[in-house]
Amino acid sequence: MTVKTMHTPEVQALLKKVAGLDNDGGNERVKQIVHRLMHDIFQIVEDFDVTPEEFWSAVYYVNGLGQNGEAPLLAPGLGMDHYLDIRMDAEDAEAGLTGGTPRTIEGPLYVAGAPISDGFARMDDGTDTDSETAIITGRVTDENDQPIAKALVDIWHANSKGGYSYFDPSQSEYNLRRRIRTDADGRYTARTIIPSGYGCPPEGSTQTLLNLLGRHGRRPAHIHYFISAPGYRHLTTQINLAGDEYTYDDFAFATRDDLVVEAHRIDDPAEAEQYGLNGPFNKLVFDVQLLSTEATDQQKRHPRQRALEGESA
Ligand code: MBD
Ligand code: FE
Repeated sequence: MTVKTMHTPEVQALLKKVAGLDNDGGNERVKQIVHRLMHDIFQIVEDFDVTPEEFWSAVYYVNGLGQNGEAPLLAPGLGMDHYLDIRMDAEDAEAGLTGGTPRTIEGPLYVAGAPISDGFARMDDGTDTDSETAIITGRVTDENDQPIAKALVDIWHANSKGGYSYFDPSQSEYNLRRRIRTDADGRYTARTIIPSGYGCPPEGSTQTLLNLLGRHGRRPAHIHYFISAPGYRHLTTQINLAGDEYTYDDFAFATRDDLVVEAHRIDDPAEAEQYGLNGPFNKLVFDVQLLSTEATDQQKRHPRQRALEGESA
C-alpha cells in the first residue's frame, strides 16, 4: 500500500518554498512552472510508490544524459519536438492560416553558417564511396504559385553512415550542409548523395531509455530544410525518403504524408549531363510553398541553441 502524503500541509508548504512562491524575487513564470513540475514529480513518486533506488537511478540517468549531451536527442524521441509542431499547427488552424508546405521538426543536428551559393550547390565532398549520387531540386513559390526568387534554402543531411558533419568529426567542415538562393524561377538544385537513416548511439542515454520502452531509436533517411525569404513565414521542415524501413516508423515522429519523397533513378545520359553528371543518379523533387507574413519575427527561425549560431554569417 502506497502512503498518501501529497495532500498534507507539510508537503504543500514544501512545494511552495521549493518554487520560491513565498518570496518576491525571481521570475514569476519560472516559479509557476517549477511549482507544477515539482508537484507532478512528487505526485508520480506517490502514485507509483517510487523507491529510493528507483528515484536515484532516475537522478543519475539525467546526470548521464547531460554528460553525453543527449538531452536534445531524447526530446524528439519522447515526442516533445513533434508535440510543439502539433501546437503550432493548431495555432495556425485557429488563426485560419491554411496552405503552404507543412512544417516538421528541426532536430538537434543543425549547424549555422553553411556556405551560400546561387541556384546550385554541390553538398558532398566526394569522399563517401558507399553512397549514390542524388540531385535534389524544386521550386519555392508563394500561395499563388508564383516563384519566390532569392529565397534562402538551407539544407542539411547525413552521410551513408547516418552521420552529420560537425557532430561526426570524421567528416569535412560543412559536408552535406549548404545554403542555396533560389533563381529567378524560384528554383534550387543540389548535387549530393543519398543519406542513410540515423540511429541513436546504442550505448547512449536515449537508447537506454528507449530499450526500456521496447522502442527502437531509428529515423528513416531524411533531408532537413530551413526555407526563408523576406515577406514570408520561415519554414522548418524535412523530407523523408519513401521506401525506407522507418519511413512510417520514425523514432522522432517527424514523418508527414506530404513530406515523403521518392528518389527516382535516372539512367538517361542526357539528363545526367544536364546536371554535369556522367552516370545514373537519383532525382528527388521537393517543391516548397511559403505563406506570406508581415510579422518579421515569423520570417526568421525561432531562437534556440544551435551549433555555431551567431558565430558566422
Ligand atoms: C536526426 O538526424 C534527427 O533529424 C532527429 C530529429 C533526431 C536525431 C537525429
Ligand atoms: Fe536529421
